[in-house]
Amino acid sequence: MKCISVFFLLTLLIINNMTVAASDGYNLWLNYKPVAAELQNEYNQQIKSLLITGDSPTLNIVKGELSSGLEKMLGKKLPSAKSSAEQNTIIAGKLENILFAMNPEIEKGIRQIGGEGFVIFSEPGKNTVITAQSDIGVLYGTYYFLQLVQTGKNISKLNVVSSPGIKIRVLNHWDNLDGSIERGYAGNSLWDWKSLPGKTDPRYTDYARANASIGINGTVLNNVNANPAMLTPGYLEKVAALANIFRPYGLKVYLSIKFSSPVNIGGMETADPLDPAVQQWWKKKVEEVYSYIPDFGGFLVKANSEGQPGPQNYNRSHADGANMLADALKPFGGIVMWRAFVYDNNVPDDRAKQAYNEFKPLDGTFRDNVLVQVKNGAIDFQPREPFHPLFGAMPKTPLMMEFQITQEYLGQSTDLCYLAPLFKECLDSDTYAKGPGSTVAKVIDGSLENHQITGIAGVANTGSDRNWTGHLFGQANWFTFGKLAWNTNLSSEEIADDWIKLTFSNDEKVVATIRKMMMDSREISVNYMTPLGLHHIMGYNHHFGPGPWVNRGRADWTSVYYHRADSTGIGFNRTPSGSDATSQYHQPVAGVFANPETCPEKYLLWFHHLPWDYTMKSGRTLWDEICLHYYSGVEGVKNMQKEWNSLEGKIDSELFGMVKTKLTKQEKLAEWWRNSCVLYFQQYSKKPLPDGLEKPAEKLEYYQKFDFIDLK
Ligand code: BDP
Repeated sequence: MKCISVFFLLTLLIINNMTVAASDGYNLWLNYKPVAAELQNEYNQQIKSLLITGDSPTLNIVKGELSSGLEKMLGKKLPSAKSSAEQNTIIAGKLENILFAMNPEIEKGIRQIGGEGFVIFSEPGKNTVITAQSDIGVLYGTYYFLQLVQTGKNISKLNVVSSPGIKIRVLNHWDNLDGSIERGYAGNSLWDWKSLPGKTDPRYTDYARANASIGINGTVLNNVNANPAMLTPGYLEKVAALANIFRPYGLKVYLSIKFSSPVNIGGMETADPLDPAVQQWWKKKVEEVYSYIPDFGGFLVKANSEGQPGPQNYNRSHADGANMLADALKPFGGIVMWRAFVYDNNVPDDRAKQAYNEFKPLDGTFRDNVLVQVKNGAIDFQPREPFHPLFGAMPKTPLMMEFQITQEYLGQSTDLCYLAPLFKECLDSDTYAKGPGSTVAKVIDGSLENHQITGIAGVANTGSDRNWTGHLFGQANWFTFGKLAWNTNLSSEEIADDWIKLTFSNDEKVVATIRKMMMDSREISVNYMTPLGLHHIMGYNHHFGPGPWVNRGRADWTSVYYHRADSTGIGFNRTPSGSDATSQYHQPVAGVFANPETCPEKYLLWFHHLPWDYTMKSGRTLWDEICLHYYSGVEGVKNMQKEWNSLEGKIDSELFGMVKTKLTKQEKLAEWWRNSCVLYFQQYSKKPLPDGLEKPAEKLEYYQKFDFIDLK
């Protein structure tokens, strides 16, 4: 009896432990939960054994993922196939090793894919083949296949041919060497620099695995505001240890560098890129980096931006700086990702225009291993920005997209904010650079100008928090970045559906409810923060809560610089009668933006300063419309709460609780934003709130003093 109860207790503990492990969010979208009973039968008919051909660290991962993933999902261990003639087998391996399973369809598919692409082919009652030109392609195909099973798709008649639309798909970690993360909201840095290289956290492997499972193939480990110590031997050894762990997952390591490194760590007097001794220093340094990390990816550089040093300190251009580094990296196959995020308080021009002014004249002067990395919009990762005018303006230079996955300006880890609609809005924008259809997506995937080297970066939202991203729905944004980097044509809905199924459940009601919340969420945040084209009116430096009143310090870091509210109206005039930023766009975009009648209302106050009683498309005044947007933002959060509450009992209780708590905080944040902005702008509009809207409970001064820390 005693024996039985101990056994019972142990079993309970194990089950309990498994539940905790399965529900704390750590597994991300890689939950290999048992599939529904009816599917289990179907899948078990199709899959009876495994045959992994070839041997390499990456193929070992393929083997591990397929056997453990399918065992968990199908409820039984799959044996290895005894011979290649056996049917109902999953055959995975590089093309040259699976020739025995070849057929014309697979051959046709293989011809269409590059080094990282894959083909998955199956026929009812016969084999399923996962193959590629490279091991890493087989791994990508494996994850894709496992996701099909996880999301309950039919796998008996597959003919999938898939390859990435963009070559370099990297996360940018803004991680500092002291373990903090600039704009990180999910704990500390994942990299424990103190204990590396001797001790390596198993989480490094899980990180690489997560990235590989969504097609991300590179990671910049350190902050763009770089510490020069990163390039010293002590740190390079640590970086090499990480690179060794990441390699089998196809994840290349890159580093951010400080442009003045020759001075900071090289003992030189100058970092002038045209000085031969400086050039020589970088050549030697790059050789040293490659001696530690033979497949090192290259450098990311923030230069002459927000106080960082750069070539302009020596009266040289951005191209001079980038090309010097590119020359040093070229013999090893490395690249330079040179950021276009530049603006200067001392330059008497609209901040939104400055990157274009600096970089456009340099088109055609960069080496062929330089990419210019451009943020999606011209200011700074705002809840909504029109696409950056540099897209479509530098045809001879490969431009790399920089999205921000971490929600610096979007409620950080408090807001449920699904970013696919934001990313898609930018990617689908038409630059008209070569006539209609010249979308931003085509600029960055190289197809518009036939560039061979292409890239996309996402500023990471990961950290040491158990669930990786702070807010559980932050995981969806990491997932989305990988999926879109692979294929910019995917819709926000498709990506959401997959993520929901992989994370929560395949239940239709669950999927439909969460999909709706996700699809509404970004607009909800825009509405209670910066509706109708308002921007950069967040609290000073922390960028979390409202701060439309911020008017001190560097002008282009204040809110009043951007909203320009006064007794005559609100908004930034960027038309030819104002800063003329609209002229940086091609026609007809420039004309559309410059005319308030044709400018999409979502960008109205980005481009126009308009009177408070300006008539909107709805027939209402601008003032009323602003108020209604702020109020509808708060209503939106309340709706999300209702929708989420309807899922209680239908999804994992721990995950349910995590998000419920966040939504309660988000409601407070939204109310704080709404009340602050409406009361602040009302000082200038001098108009009452539209009928039916309840007045904020407190006076403006109260909201100005509100302590945002409680909400984080
Ligand atoms: C801004 C951030 C700042 C970054 C900068 C950048 O506030 O912390 O260093 O962008 O991208 O969004 O360099």
